[in-house]
Amino acid sequence: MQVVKYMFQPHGDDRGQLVALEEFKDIPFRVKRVYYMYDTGEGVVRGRHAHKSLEQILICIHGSCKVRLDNGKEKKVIPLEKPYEGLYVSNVMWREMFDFSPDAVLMVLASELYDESDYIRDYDAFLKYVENNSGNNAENSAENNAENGSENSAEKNAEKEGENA
Ligand code: T46
Repeated sequence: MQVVKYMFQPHGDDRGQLVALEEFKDIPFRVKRVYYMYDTGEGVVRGRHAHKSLEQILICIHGSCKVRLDNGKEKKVIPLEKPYEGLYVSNVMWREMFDFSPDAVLMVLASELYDESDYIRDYDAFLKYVENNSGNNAENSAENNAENGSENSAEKNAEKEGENA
């Protein structure tokens, strides 16, 4: 499994930093929804589900956390600790977010509106879904987008960003 991490361009000056994200330029999909989580308690694990269609970029804009990605065959743990890095999470990818620092704010840019029917919340059902839909996930196309990067200011750091779970 390749981990696709986007390194966004901070626009810094003597006042501080600013990061701007534009759909199809910095983000590989149309952003239909933004949500964020904060005040996450110690030891809490969020996520524990996959999505049939949804693609997302996770950005820990304050503090830090870790994300475990699992494509049904391989697992990787990716630390998120910089406000200018974004982790791409494809559809058909089990995700768990954990190890939140007390000040962590995890912001998510999503390709679709909220839709409970897109969730796969049972791990065995997820493994079955992977088996039956092997050609139907966006993991590969996002890797290619990030790799080509022609109109994309984002940069791919594959594999070296992850450690095995
Ligand atoms: C994901 C990870 C990274 C809404 O009403 N609208 C929304 O857009 C979202 C995301 C959630 N909710 C409600 C549904 C639940 O009652 O907020 C509550 C908490 O959601 P959930 O338990 O799904 O949160 P996480 O942190 O487990 O997962 C979320 C996203 O749901 C999920 O798509 O990939 O963050």
